[in-house]
Amino acid sequence: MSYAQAKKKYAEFGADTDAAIAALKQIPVSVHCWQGDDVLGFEGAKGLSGGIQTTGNYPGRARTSEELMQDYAFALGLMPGKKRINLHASYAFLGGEKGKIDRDAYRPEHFVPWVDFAKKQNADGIDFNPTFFAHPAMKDGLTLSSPDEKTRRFWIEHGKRCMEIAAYLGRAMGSPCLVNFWIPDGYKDIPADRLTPRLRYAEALDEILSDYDKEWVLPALESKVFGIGVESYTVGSSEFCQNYAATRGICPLLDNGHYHPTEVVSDKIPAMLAFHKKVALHVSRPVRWDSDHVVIFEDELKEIMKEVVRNGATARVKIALDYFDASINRIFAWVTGQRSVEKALLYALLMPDGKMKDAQEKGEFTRLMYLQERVKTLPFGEVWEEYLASEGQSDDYLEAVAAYEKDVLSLRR
Ligand code: RNT
Ligand code: ZN
Repeated sequence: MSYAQAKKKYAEFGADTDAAIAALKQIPVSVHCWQGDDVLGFEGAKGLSGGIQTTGNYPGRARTSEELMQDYAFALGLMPGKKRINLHASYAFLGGEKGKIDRDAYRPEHFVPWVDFAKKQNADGIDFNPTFFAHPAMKDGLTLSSPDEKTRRFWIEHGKRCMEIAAYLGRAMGSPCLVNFWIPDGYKDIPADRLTPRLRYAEALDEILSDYDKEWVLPALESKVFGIGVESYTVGSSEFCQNYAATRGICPLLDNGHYHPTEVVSDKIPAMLAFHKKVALHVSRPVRWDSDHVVIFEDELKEIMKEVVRNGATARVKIALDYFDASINRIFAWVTGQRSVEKALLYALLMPDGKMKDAQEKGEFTRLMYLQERVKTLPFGEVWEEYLASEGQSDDYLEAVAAYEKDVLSLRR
């Protein structure tokens, strides 16, 4: 079937494929830097901590900042659409200060190479994440909620530095920088006090957010249900983070690996949109737990993007990727996850939303189910290929990845 034929089929349901393709080009997806090096960063970390884990040891991991940038650029080159660069503080370029200064003293200048990189990649902007894990200043696995004043102080200063860095990144790119706060704080076993750590976390966040550049920085708060080694209690739980974000007027961030297995983020998005101007996402793929598998084109991903699109919220929902797979070619993982999100967005943009909402409002649930089922077999592949072609891409990206593996990754020993 040709694109023209597919376009006609969709038109029968009131969907305009050209308009969907044009709309998709306007939606930015924030591409995480951490898929390239198993979340290790440039500070010399040998492993992860804080309840998160990368599994697998596929050869070719980026070991240096140069290698990571090279891989990142190559991966971005295979990703269609509008992209943002998403960084962690642990990816600072410290130069001669490496080992001499710590995360409570990082400055905007340590991120200048990333601004150059982002501009060279024609990125829509840069987003940022303070790094509250894999660091000796965590005490008993705690950061901002620690009862130890010195520990809390260190991490509050880190948060403040990150707000300054984000202001620089936003201004330098001419696009507000979303700064996502996530802390791993929690307890392995049943705590005696579930409130005090949360009060300390709220107070610490209040201090970090007491003064920042409102024009260029958009703070967000990510919740979680549990982590490895912190199974019994998570300080930054869903209720805590939702209430904090709502009362402080910041953006809630939903990671779809951070809820109980039968909860779905697709249903949470419209609930949050009822109260928030902006909602941020970490699009991931949990398999039985928060495993951060590569995002693929599956049902819940489609549902998530449908909620973004049919609520007219493509500018209000800030989409970022969050997965880290070290068991397959990392570049392939990177690209496949981003393409899956693009696919799901395009799929959602092609839904006959008006017709389906009309059926629901009229209580015509037979017609609604007919439409919902009928659209599943429309020729989506042709529209996807047309979109890829318009972006100078094709679906045959495995060959390019394989060639890069042979020429670059396999030489890293
Ligand atoms: C951890 C959170 C967090 C991290 C990244 C690296 O469970 O999802 O977003 O994955 O910041
Ligand atoms: Zn996340």
